[in-house]
Amino acid sequence: MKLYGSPTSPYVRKARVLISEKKLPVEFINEDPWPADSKIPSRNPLGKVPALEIEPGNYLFESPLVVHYLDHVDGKTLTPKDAGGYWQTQWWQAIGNGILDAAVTRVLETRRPEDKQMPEKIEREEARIHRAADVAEARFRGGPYLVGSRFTLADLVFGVAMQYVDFRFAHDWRSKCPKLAEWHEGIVERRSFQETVPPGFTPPA
Ligand SMILES: N[C@@H](CCC(=O)N[C@@H](CS)C(=O)NCC(=O)O)C(=O)O
Repeated sequence: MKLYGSPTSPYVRKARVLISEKKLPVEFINEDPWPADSKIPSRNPLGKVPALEIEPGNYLFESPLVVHYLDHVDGKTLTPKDAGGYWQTQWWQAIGNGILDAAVTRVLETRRPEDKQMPEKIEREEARIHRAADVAEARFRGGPYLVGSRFTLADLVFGVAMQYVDFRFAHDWRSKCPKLAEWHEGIVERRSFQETVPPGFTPPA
């Protein structure tokens, strides 16, 4: 299998962390979706990364589907099987993916020429991130894992999301979210996170 994507994309990073956690035989190929001559649209008609080639010429795209496939491909799922754990893990992935979407939308807006930027759009995305973090903190009971007593896709997706916030929208979320802050410190120490740190990112001291 081959995973196409850029090393700074948090959507791609979710798949890379999972591949590392499970030691799956997937080759990572650095391909940028943005240039006009990018080959990504020939792999994913939506023109976005990640794109996972599961057999020659057969691609999966949209990171939730890519993550779902990789989670099940070896029969060693990181999703709890009991109904409570299963839906809790989905909840954390949904809110993590929403934070990613907000942080990416925000950063793209801030990269437009200054006179074309919409401050209200930036504020709206920031408000989404603040609200989501507060609700997540209120829901979390504390401890090393978000759901149950082992590392799941909840930790993976929400962990990637909060480190992407540190990368692209650095602000002090930790003082308002102390349980998440402590949990996150442990999660980002995992080898899978260390191996996939986006180039140019220095974790906060
Ligand atoms: N919903 C998609 C979002 C993927 C996405 O937006 N990827 C960005 C990189 S961070 C991309 O490829 N952007 C290229 C473009 O929008 O043309 C997913 O979850 O995979």
